[in-house]
Amino acid sequence: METSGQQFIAGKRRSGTSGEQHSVTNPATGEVLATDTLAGPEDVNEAVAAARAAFAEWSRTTPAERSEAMLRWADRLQARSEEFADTESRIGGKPIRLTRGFDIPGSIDNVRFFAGAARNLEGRASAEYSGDHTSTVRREPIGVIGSIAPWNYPLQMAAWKVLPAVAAGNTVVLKPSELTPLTSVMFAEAAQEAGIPDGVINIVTGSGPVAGQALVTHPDIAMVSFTGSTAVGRQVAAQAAGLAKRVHLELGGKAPFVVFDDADLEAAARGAVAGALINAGQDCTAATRAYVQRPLYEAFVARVAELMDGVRLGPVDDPATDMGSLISLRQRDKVAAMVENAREAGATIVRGGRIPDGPLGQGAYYEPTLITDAAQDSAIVQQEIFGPVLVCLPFDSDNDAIRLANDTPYGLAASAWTSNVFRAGRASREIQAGCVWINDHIPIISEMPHGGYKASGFGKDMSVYSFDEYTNIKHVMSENTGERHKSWHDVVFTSR
Ligand code: TXE
Repeated sequence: METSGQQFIAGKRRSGTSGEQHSVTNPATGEVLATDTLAGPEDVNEAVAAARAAFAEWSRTTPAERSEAMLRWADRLQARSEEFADTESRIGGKPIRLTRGFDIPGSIDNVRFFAGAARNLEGRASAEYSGDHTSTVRREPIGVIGSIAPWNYPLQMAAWKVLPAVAAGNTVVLKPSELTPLTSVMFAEAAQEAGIPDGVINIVTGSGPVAGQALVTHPDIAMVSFTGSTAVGRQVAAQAAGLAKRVHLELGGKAPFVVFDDADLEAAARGAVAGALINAGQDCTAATRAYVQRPLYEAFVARVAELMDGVRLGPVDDPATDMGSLISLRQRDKVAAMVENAREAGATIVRGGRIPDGPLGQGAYYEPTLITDAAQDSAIVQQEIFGPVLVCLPFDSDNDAIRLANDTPYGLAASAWTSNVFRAGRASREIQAGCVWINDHIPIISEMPHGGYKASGFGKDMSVYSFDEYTNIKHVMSENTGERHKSWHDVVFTSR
């Protein structure tokens, strides 16, 4: 595994110049995987200059040229997929089964999707709206995009940020989380191997307050695309607003999981365990609040507890491991403190709520945790936990279910479980979230948009809708009569 060089600027891998050393570790074991100097403002300047220089050429490539390069990129990723799966697993403390089956194939599919979508960029049809002019709409790349990504799905987040931008003809400077930069650098290298010109995709690995700040405020960054916590997202948006920069925010979530009394109990219980524990719960769409209609409530809690008992924590390179560690001891301790506070506030910890005994306890592992009897307005129900924790609460009427589902500041994702088509329809209309699943929770596809309502942010990742973020719409109005004195001039002056 690469031990240095976590900047990828103008096609070259090198160390940063901030003077601050940082080690990437496997949070499941504490093993140091790579140590390097982080990026400082100088590195950000250089990366932005490289992206700006590359924009002139890349923005003029044909859609077919971009598409073909991206298809070759996907092939390079496919050829190296085992190496990507292994590195992604180690930097994130993720089970190898998850990275092989979800993170890596999902990212490769994203590259292939945007290779196709690059050839389908379009404006609306043109016409003679004024009578005397032909109006056309051009969709143009914006320029250099500054992207900031989190650590929970390092490769997928890099892909979501970079792909729509470059498919549309922009160039990018991506700042991954300094905890998990390795696969982002490999991703950019694979693009270079595929023939995408140097400078189109640059990676600066640095801390948020130093490299992140420098990127957001850089005058040559035309747009900031951020995925991370709502608190930092608000800061980024405020800075971007001060500079009148375009901004796209994908922030936290607190997804409700609503089980009506006509639902398939076994399907819902399995869905809740998978939806809450995927990526050890460090997923902004993870199922976090299960609201279960009273007649099913006790049986649902019992079955979820039973299924959680069967979830295997273990070494991340063991294909039998179901759940790995959290991203860091800090994140584990934050989750543990939130569960402890819930317990003190009167909630019942039905399962988990513990750091495992033995060797796993040395890593950032935390047991799958099921909580009941929490108050709707308590922190454990209202705030993002980002850990393997599911809270279950009962409800009586359908009105209650919708009200409770909408009762947090967030609005990223939700699910409703029912066999009644009218209930499903109502939930999909009335739950305020960027995605509502019916009888499932989590599946994500390249063709469909992902993004939030309310404090979960705005703007879409993935799908052709993401092009609305990463392109400018230009109206071109072309006069057709050739007359020197146009009729509309009369409202300004009439002398002939
Ligand atoms: O996020 P941050 P953290 C939530 C989740 C988690 C919490 C904290 O609840 O427990 O956030 O995680 C960069 N200017 N999510 O602290 O700090 C930072 O370097 C510019 C939800 O890791 O928001 C990283 O690259 N950039 C989320 C990125 O922002 C700054 C995924 C996200 O880090 C910056 C991750 C600054 N001032 C965490 N400060 C989701 N929506 O999926 C930090 N950064």
